[in-house]
Amino acid sequence: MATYTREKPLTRADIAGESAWWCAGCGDFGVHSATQQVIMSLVNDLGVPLENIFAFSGIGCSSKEPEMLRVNAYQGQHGRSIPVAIGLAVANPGLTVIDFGGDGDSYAIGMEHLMHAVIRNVNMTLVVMNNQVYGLTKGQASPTAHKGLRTASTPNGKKGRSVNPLRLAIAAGAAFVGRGVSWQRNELVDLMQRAITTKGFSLVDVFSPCVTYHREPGFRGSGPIYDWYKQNYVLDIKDAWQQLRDQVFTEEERVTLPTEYDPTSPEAALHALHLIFEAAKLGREVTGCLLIDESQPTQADNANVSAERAPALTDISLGTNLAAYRELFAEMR
Ligand SMILES: Cc1ncc(C[n+]2csc(CCOP(=O)(O)OP(=O)(O)O)c2C)c(N)n1
Ligand code: SF4
Ligand SMILES: [Mg+2]
Repeated sequence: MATYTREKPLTRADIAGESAWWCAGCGDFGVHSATQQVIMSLVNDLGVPLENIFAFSGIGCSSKEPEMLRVNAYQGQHGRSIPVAIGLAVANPGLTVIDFGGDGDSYAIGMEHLMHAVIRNVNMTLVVMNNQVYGLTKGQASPTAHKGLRTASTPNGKKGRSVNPLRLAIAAGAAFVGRGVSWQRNELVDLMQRAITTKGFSLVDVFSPCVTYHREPGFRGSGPIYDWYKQNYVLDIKDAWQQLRDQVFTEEERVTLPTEYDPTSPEAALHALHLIFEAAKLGREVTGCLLIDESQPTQADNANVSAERAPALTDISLGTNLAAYRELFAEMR
């Protein structure tokens, strides 16, 4: 692959894949633009070789993302990209592994893979384009669909509670947990970059509206779904920290609290869980950078492999390893 330098940096055109696939106005366009920006920054500013960046996806509208990038990529089955990404992250820890999923892909059929990847602290980043529906299969309710949402599969409104991926990832011990919104590109770029450069499992959930199938009462047409998210649904963690502190902390605790929410503080996981819980009582979902904790070993650390000791790069040829193979086979007799 070409070498990029300060004089000849990687450009958007260099990593542009197939032409746009999504419906006009789909939130996934914002995630795509942010992803390209992040890749350019990784290569041009941090010196990551482009050939070391590997994109994964499953099946869904969101899973088209790697097709629209010209990078090393693998598109697997619905919900099954995570196990393959885990394999790559452990076989070659020198690679930057970014998996793109949908909320159905990652939080329904792929949920068990997600939870085990978090628990094992695999060094990878999962970016989930969360639109509360199964976009590709025409808009059925997904696990993140909010209570009462009317869709093709929930004509009388969704009953029961929805999956909150942030709570699950925090409780399972993720290294990075954050949520962006597709219409704030610069913030999303920052969030994704922090996630990718954090050692361990990183979850970036992104509200990425489906303009074709997600409908809310009082918000007619496709464009206004963005207004619904802004006016009725999201609450930035920084604002939640100011607005909900009375509900979360005692008067005594509030005296010692820092003025700004700090995702790197040792109490961040607990604080984030409390804030998510309180926000939910108001029908709100928390966004922003919730947690960064690099204190736990990754799966590669536990397996004693690294970029320098990558299993994928081990010489296993018969010629150089004949003695070792003979010894192994002798043990099996
Ligand atoms: C094993 C399997 N089960 C079901 C499907 C059908 N299917 C394709 S995409 C999809 C859901 C897509 O929703 P989501 O993951 O939220 O992605 P979006 O299209 O909303 O971006 C389903 C159920 C499939 N392709 N494979
Ligand atoms: S169906 Fe929804 S998620 Fe799929 S491309 Fe269209 S707007 Fe985007
Ligand atoms: Mg979806």
